[in-house]
Amino acid sequence: MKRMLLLVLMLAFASSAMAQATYYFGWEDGTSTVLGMYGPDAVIVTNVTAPDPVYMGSHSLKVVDNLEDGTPQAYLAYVTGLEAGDVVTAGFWRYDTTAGGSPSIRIWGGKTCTYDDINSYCGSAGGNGDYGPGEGWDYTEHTWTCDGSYNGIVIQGRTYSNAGDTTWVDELQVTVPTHEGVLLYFPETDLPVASEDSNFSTIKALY
Ligand SMILES: [Ca+2]
Ligand SMILES: [Ca+2]
Repeated sequence: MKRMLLLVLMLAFASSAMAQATYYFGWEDGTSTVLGMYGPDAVIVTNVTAPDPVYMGSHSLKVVDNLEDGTPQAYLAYVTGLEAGDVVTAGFWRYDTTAGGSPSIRIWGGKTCTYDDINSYCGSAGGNGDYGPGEGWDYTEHTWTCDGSYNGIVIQGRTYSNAGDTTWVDELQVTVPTHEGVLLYFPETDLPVASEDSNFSTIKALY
C-alpha cells in the first residue's frame, strides 16, 4: 500500500467561491494501488498492465474480492475539507464481462467527520446501485452534495460478491471544490493532472 499523497488545493481567485477543478488518476506510475480498504485484506489490489484489461494508458487497477460475502470497499480517492453545499463528483471506468452477475464493481462513498482522516468513517454517503452492463469497459459516476454533517468523502470501489471475483478499474476522475482547506488524495506519489478548466493550482506535495 502506498503512502498517501497529500495535495493541498488552494484557491487562486478569491472571488470564485463555487469554483471546482477536476483531477485524473490512471495508475500510470505502475506501482500505486489504493489508499486503503475497509477491513484487512478485504480486496487484493494490483497495479497491472496488458494482457490485463487497460482502459487508457498502459496500466490499470486489478481488484480481487477477498471476502466470502459482503461488498468490500477499496478506497480509490479521498476528499476532505468539505463544507455545507460543496459538490463532489467522482467516476471511474470499470471492466467486467459478466453481464447480470458477479464479478462486478460499483462506485460508493463513505463519509468522514474528522478533517484529513480517511479512517474517521461516520456513515455511508451513498452511491450508485448499478453494477454496469458487464460487457467490458463502462464509466460510472456519482455526485455528492455535502450537507455539512460531515467534511470528507472516501471514494470507493465496491466489488460483488464472492472471493476471487475480479474486476478492473482505470481513469479515475474527481471534481472537487477549490476553496481553502480542501484536500484531495490519490494513491500516487506524483501530482495529478488538472483539467483544462481548472482555475486554481495544485501547489504542494507534502510527501
Ligand atoms: Ca490507466
Ligand atoms: Ca458483472
